[in-house]
Amino acid sequence: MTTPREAGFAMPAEWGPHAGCWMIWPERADNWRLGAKPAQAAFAAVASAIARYEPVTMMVSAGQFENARALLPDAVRVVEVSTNDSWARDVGCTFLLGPDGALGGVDWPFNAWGGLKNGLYFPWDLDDQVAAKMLGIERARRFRAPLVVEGGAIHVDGEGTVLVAEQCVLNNNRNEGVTRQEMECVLKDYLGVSHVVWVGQGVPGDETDGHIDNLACFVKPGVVLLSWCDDPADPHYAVSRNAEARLLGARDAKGRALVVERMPMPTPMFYTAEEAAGVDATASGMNRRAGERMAASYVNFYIANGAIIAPCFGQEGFGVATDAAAREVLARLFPERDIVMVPAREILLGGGNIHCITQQQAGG
Ligand code: KQY
Repeated sequence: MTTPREAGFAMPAEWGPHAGCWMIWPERADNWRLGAKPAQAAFAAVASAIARYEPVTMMVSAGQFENARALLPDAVRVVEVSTNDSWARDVGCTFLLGPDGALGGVDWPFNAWGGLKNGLYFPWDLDDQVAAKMLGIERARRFRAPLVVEGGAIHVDGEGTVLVAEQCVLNNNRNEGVTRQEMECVLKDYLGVSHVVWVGQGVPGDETDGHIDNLACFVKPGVVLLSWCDDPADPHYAVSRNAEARLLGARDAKGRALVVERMPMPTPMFYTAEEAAGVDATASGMNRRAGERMAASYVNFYIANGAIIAPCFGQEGFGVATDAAAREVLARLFPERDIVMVPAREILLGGGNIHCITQQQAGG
């Protein structure tokens, strides 16, 4: 099997030019409350926001095709693709660029964030086919990877470095018995990077077992934005300090020390009784409970051509004072891009956020 690295392919940084963005339409009622109607409105708002900056493709089941088409702007391409849920970051391919700008992609094996040990649903066979279908639609070269890794578990700087969290990529529920060295080899071979930067834990309560894209991301080579907590009573206090220390002690692929920028966490958010009751109970579903804390983070944003599409949480009834502070951080770090904040509580209720539901396709 030729690896992407051997074939001259690598994953570009998210801030590089995009040919477009891929998303998946939500519909499973045991993850998205009220038959996924509020989530569909939130996903449509994200798709509409991104479509102002780059082409968007929405993957939709046959049963939802007409509804999605009606709720999305004409500019959004709607294609029928069967899935188990709606996390394009994790089940979609990781797009790569190769010699002469050739498009390729990694098709990571997917096991619903933990398989039969403590994965989030069963089955996940349709999700595991999504990457191959995307690459088929784009006639792009497909590289099936040998280890389970989700797109939300990696961030690259486009200059040879990948950032990952031990809690997630070394978790036995993904690849039982895999060693750090074996994982590093696969990340290097399939992302075309030469250096891995490790942090320990992800955001507490994140049901992905600590995806890096909810905790931290590169904002440019040498600079990492970290979700930060100043309340010693909050479990994220120790996690953010530990991650900062690890990052400040690391070097990137070019030998640079990393600069860490702090992004304040949103005010803690919890499922209301009404929200939890709106999720269908099924044997393989998510079983939300009133009062359960959600793993909210402003770092879970999408970098589009010319814009940052970021979550905000200050919807009516849920006073969240941190949205303005997050906007200021993003505007300072991305002065050349529009900052577009989209209400994202309905996405958060499903267990992720804007970065988790989007997948950039590199290219001009
Ligand atoms: O955050 C993500 N990347 C996926 C979260 C999956 C949650 C399923 N309920």
